[in-house]
Amino acid sequence: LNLDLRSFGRRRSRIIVALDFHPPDKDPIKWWSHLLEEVGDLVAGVKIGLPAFFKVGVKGVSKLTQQFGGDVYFLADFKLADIPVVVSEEIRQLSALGFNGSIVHLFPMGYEPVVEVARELEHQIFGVTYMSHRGCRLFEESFQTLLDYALALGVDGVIVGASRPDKIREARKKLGDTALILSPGIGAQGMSPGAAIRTGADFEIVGRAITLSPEPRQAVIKMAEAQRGVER
Ligand code: O7M
Repeated sequence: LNLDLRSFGRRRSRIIVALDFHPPDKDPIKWWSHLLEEVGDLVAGVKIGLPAFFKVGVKGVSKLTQQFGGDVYFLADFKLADIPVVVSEEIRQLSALGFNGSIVHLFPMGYEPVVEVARELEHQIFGVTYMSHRGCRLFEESFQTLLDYALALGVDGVIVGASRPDKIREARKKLGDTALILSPGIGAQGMSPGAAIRTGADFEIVGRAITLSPEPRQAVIKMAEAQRGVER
């Protein structure tokens, strides 16, 4: 069993679905479970963070990883940013919960021991280098530094918001094929499916456009088609 995100993407679309929201009239765990049954064979991965954790707890999350682990890639998005020894422990716990990879912030730096722990666990690490919201000025100022650090650290991938195609291009140029680029901001935040792939991203992270859709499978099929249309 290959637990590498790249290999999951090769088999399916380049969509990672973010489970933050659920329709207000649905039970979150039932809805997300149903959602993964509907689209699990079409997406590369699923991203879970604090919104889902607060709604369904550790038990709910482990129910999902147990039911769908191995079929979809489970990406933990807690944007970890603590001292390295604590982040390493968080990675151990997330790995034990069934996650295949974790997102960390890179600005604390000094994360070489974190990457080492992750490697031992065969757990992938993705670093945030540019966000998708307006006004993320420190990311604008520090983008090159964060990219250089991501490269030096040897992360498996970086996050670059889809709202800045120029930043995705820059990241691809600097990283070459050494790291994946995951890009959120497609759908609810205004960018079109395929837009980030076109400029060099490997995966598009999509939340509400799928999780709040009355027909999630149709929504994913349409997005996957748009992605294939611009495949590099
Ligand atoms: O498609 P949406 O807007 O409903 O959801 C987007 C998801 O991507 C949501 O889970 C955010 O936490 C995440 N995200 C961003 O929207 N912008 C960023 O800059 C970074 C992320 C992210 O995934 O960081 C790891």
